[in-house]
Amino acid sequence: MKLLFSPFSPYVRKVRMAVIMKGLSDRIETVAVDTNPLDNPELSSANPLSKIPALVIDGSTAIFDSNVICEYLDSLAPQPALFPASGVERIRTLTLGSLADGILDAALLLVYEKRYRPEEKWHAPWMARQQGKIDRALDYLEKTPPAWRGTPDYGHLTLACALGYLDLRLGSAWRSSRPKLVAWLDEFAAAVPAFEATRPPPQ
Ligand SMILES: N[C@@H](CCC(=O)N[C@@H](CS)C(=O)NCC(=O)O)C(=O)O
Repeated sequence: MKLLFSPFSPYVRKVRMAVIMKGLSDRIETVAVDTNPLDNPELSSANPLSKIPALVIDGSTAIFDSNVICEYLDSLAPQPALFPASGVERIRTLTLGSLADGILDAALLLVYEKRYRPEEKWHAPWMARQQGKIDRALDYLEKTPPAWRGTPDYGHLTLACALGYLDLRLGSAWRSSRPKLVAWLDEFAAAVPAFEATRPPPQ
């Protein structure tokens, strides 16, 4: 299998962590792709949305988005289970994953506003709208950071990637008023060595 990736993408980081946690590293080749051009044919032939991650699972089949890839990887090896099989536990995991993906989506829009639009077109109300989503989601999580039983699952893994991305691209401001979430991330990093192993390189 081939994983189309960048070491800086938080969605890719979810997948790379799942690969390590599931012991699948020797079955997956990583191929770095550049998402900056208007079109990158190598990427868009796998994913017409031209987004990473995309996992090519045989010569002609690619799967995406990151949540689908993680669920596929989870099906390839039994332990640790990243997605509860059914019931309220599964829904809780998926909902936490959606919340953390929502933080990521908003953070990425902030990054892209500055990366792809000229400064005179940066739109402050739009950016405040995205920042508000991030802030509300973090405040909600700070009230009761999501505990795990046994080992962290897909929801926890996604939240860790979202917080790691805030540190990488938006700075450490999120930490100052959220001590419980900061402690949660430290605890997660200690429990899951794959988090450190997939830390984005210095730029
Ligand atoms: N919902 C997607 C989001 C993937 C995504 O937006 N990836 C970014 C890199 S961090 C990307 O490829 N951006 C290129 C673009 O949007 O054109 C997932 O979970 O995989």
